[in-house]
Amino acid sequence: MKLIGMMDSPYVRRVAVSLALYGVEFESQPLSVFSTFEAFSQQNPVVKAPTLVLDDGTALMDSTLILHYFESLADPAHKMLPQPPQALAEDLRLLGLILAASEKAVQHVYEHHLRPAEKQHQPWTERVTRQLLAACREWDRTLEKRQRHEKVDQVAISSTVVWTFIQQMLPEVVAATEFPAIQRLGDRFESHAAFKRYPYA
Ligand SMILES: N[C@@H](CCC(=O)N[C@@H](CS)C(=O)NCC(=O)O)C(=O)O
Repeated sequence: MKLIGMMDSPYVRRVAVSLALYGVEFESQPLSVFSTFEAFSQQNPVVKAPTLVLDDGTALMDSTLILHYFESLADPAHKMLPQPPQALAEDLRLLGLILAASEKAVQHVYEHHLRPAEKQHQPWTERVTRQLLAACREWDRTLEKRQRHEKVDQVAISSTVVWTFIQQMLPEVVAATEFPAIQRLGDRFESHAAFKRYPYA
């Protein structure tokens, strides 16, 4: 099994850390969707990271869909989402906020790093920033009230990798001091072995 994509992507990293915790062996192929576009397209012509190529050659895309596959295969002791409907709905709501923050952060980065300065559109940046901060506020508030912090579950993984990405790329847009609950969780889990095995890079 091959996981294609670089660990500077929160989506690739959430898959890598999750697979390590599920106990699934895979080979990491750190191809860039930008600097190695052609090589990436040989593995997946759509050039989306992460791409996970299963042993039978099936190529899966989208971190949430890839994780859905492995969550459904995992035995109860290794599942990373709760089973009771109410707890599941709570975690999916929180993951929605975290993934929205991630998407808005990526859009912000692309707008500033890929577009020439004269083509950047300020109203778009303002809209994306507002959405990003709204998602972070609700994410932080929800974590503050959340009881289940002891386990490395999908909320812990996604929260940690997305927060590290945001703090690496946009620290001036999303001030860490304003989101203490997210920061605390990130500090705690970045020192965990599975996160250290696949560091942000
Ligand atoms: N919803 C997707 C988002 C994946 C995504 O946007 N990945 C970026 C890298 S961080 C990518 O492939 N960018 C290249 C492109 O969209 O053309 C997921 O969860 O996997």
